[in-house]
Amino acid sequence: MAATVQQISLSSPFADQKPGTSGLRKSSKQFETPHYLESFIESSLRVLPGVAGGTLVVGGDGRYGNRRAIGVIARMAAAHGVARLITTTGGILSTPAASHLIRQNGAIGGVILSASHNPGGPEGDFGVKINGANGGPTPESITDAIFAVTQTLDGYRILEGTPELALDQPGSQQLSAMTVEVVDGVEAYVALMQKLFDFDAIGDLLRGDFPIAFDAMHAVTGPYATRILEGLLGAPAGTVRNGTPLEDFGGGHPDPNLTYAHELAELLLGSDAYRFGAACDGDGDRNMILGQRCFVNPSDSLAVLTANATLAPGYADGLAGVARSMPTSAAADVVAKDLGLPCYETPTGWKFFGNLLDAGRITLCGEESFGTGSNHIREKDGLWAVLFWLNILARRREPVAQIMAEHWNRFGRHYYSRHDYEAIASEAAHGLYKRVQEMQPALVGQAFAGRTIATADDFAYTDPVDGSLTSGQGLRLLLDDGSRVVLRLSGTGTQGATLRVYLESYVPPSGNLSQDPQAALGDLITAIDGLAEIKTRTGMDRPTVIT
Ligand code: VG1
Ligand code: CO
Repeated sequence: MAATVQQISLSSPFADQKPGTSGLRKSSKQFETPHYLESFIESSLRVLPGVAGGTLVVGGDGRYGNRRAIGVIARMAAAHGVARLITTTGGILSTPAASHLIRQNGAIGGVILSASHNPGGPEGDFGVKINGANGGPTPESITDAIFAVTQTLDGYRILEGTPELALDQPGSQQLSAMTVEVVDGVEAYVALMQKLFDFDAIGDLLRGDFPIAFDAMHAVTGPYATRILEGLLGAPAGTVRNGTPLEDFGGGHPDPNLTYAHELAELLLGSDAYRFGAACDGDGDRNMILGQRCFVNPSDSLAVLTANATLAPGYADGLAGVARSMPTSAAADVVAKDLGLPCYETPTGWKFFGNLLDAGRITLCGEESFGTGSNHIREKDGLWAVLFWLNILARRREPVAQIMAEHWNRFGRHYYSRHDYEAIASEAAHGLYKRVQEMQPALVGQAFAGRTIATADDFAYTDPVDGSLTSGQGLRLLLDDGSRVVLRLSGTGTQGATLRVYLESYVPPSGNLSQDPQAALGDLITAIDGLAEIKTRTGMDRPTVIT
């Protein structure tokens, strides 16, 4: 049959389903229902500027559903007049590498197939993230417009009668009038990293007595890490663990934290076999950094990268500024102040960094949720953070634990922890949240954990570049000694609701810098449980994940 554009009629499957902070993330089963993926892609193609005649990048983290989705998106892109579609061998493309491909090729944007750190497979989750021409997550104006189209959608356009795309090797093929270019998804990204970091110095370090372990968690960073660490930098074979992307991530939860990457954590924290360890998440944008018997919390990691940035060639000229998401600790703020750099506090989610990066106001940014990045792309970047740390270690030649100790001795320490209560009943979560929200005005001036509540608010952000206002971003209790507790409901979970409790307390260089964070934050933990009735209302004795 000749390739023809079909107009499929339907009634929108999206009644009331507002996309979350990172696009559309649902169960694989949901994505397999007829017209579901197609409806979201149709809505996105109608809203994204420049589709007709433009270039689009498509790829994903290799989870179950990846190849099928690439085929559907390609046929829909052709039906919407896209001139050139860039995808990768096997359809494997990390989120940061996708951001780079979009920017490098002057694309109108990209479609990234991933549910990030959520489990994959037929019983797991799938997701679609729409990125714009700057390579970053589309701003709220676009996600809101896509959502609006989904509400009234009555059909979609797709090319039918075409052979399956050949994704196994690089090459070019035609899909009706559209050119499909299959490129090596790793190459361009590797070249970018070589521009930013001193590969000679890192190679010297790794070829010496400096064993490291990298856990790709059977997700997308395997091929990138193997080529960079074992290939270019000379680390021994086996340095990259779980390096083959699997459709179900080997049954694991590709979230690089102490709970889900516990094997790696035990190797680093419970033995002296390795000097450095790191892991990345499903789509490669998150990172966890470990040293020998040392866990680096992501807020501290951003602060250390800021303080040591000029050791890496790509940042040798200094930084324009830094930004962190609101729940991230203020460790980077202290460094920024010391360096005389502007420092911004944004709502959770990478899209808010995009404007600041585009405007040249910041160079580095990060989130407490294991996300760190810079102006080299418009997404957070897991392997970039790993290479940045290795570059610093190669130059300083000190153990990670010593770098942390010296950092705290100079800037003071922000004890920090996040407690997640996952998959709780939606009603219980919203009830708890609303109650605290309503209590907030009366909380100011009240005693809390031996301090006084100075401010109690729901975080709102006015974008300094475009003036847009984003409110309802998390309930803050700011205490008179600079400590704080924040409550937020997750926007990325797919089962019930997830309550996140963020705890932070600052100790100056003269104070006790070597406590266990859970102990240092113990009084805040008890006090917020009492105030918000977390245990009784969630019916959970303890958080599912403690970071
Ligand atoms: C979580 C994190 C947030 C991050 C988001 C996307 O969101 O807390 O910091 O930006 O995931 O990360 P939430 O709403 O569940 O707290 V990823 O790795 O999916 O791109
Ligand atoms: Co991710």
